[in-house]
Amino acid sequence: MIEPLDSRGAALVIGLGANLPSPAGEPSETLRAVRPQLESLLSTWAGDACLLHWSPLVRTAPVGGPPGQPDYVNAALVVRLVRLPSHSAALELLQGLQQLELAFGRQRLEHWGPRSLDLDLLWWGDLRVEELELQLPHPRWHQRAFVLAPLLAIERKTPFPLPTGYPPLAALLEATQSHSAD
Ligand code: PH2
Ligand code: MG
Ligand code: MG
Repeated sequence: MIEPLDSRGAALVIGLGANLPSPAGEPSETLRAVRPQLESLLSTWAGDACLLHWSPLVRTAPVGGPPGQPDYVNAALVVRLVRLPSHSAALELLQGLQQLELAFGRQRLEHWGPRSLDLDLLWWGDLRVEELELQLPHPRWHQRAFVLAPLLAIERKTPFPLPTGYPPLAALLEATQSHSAD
């Protein structure tokens, strides 16, 4: 029997966010415009076939950063792929993501400042990377409702594996809500 790709490849997860206009327009237009470009980057990079699962776009209040910045539009992308997780391949993908950020007007002016496009590699299976430029799994993915809510929307349709050792997404999202009510 041929196993469907969906049930075997590791999951690679990318978080998308924007809260400033880009050359493509307002943040929601930016996230729509980057989608085919990101798909093309991923299909070139992945080599093997890969399956992509997109979340809807979600409007979220800014977390951290300077006061008074505009709301974000966030989304998530789950990629199921046969390519085995590797440090060098992750760095190669990171470079492609950074080039896309630049193409959409990203400027790095202020830590956690507003941005026209942010593409974060959140995890790739259980690959661990501890570098200035890239940490995997992303150290805060599990504490951020703007990451968890889009991921839950995908999971409801198509379950996918989290990195080993994390509680389920619904429990993580609930924990962010009880913290903010403290
Ligand atoms: N990204 C940040 C900091 N704060 N807040 C929201 N709502 N969405 C983001 O994508 C976001 C943020 C740093 O990357
Ligand atoms: Mg980010
Ligand atoms: Mg980033």
